[in-house]
Amino acid sequence: MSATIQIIGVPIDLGQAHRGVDMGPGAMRYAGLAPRLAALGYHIRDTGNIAVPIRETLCEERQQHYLPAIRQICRAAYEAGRRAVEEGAVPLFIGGDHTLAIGSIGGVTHNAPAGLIWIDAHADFNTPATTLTGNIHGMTLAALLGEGDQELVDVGRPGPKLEPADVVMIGIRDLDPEERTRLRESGIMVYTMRDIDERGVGAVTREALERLEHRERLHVSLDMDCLDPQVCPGVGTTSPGGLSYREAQLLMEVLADSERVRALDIVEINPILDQRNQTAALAVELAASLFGKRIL
Ligand code: EXY
Ligand code: MN
Ligand code: MN
Ligand code: MN
Repeated sequence: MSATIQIIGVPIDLGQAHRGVDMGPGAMRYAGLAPRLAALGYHIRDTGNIAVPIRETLCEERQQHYLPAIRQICRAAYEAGRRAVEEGAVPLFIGGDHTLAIGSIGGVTHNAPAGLIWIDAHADFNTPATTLTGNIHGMTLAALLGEGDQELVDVGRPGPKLEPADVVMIGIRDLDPEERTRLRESGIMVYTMRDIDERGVGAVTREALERLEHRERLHVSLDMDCLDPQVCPGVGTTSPGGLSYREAQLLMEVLADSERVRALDIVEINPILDQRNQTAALAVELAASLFGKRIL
């Protein structure tokens, strides 16, 4: 019996300001996500998209940065992730902006803890007290650790979903001043782009896996803005000096070797800002590498 990967689309664009992230799930499907993973021997179950209200219909939530709707959508993502895991499938959440991870990671850890590999140019570690933009996608990881808006902290089940020791970050290079202070004091292991420049992504990723040795199951949260904008232009919050095409592939290949990955988010693809869907196509190749594609 082959393993099942369940594709869960979450076309949420409410956590940030750029229009177009809601089309990410379609872009990845058009780029051949399901057939690419099926070719590796997986059974693919695409359960479609979680319902997300259109931004223009939520004028009364604008002042709150769409917090009520985000909470609702994350709750649905939580339930979808929880069910997928209970049915023995590997949930693959395709976004949408990074707020969806409040639900996805919560759901995946509903019955048992997991380690989190957070791959991003950003830490998404702001709270309402430290944010400069108010955008909730910049607060996702803080909420998962129990900080910030209680309504986000309590999505799915009350309280934090992760301990700082359960989280490793890779690719970080763009922090807000107070967010940076929070992160330094958090106890989270952070591998910045400088670490990758100096030590290489293979060594960094192997060490990250060792840091999470106390957790057999891993959730990988892949924000496509971790890549350099030259190879990955189709994201809302670009940051120069990111991972090259091969560095990102090697990161996925080393994670795949661990055979511990049980859930994946791919977020922040913005087809409006992309060139010929290349960012979605790259996301599909990275997913294939993470799920065991081999060069030879
Ligand atoms: N730190 C900035 C903010 O809080 O608005 C930018 C956050 C970008 C978040 C992106 C998706 O990872
Ligand atoms: Mn992010
Ligand atoms: Mn990011
Ligand atoms: Mn505001």
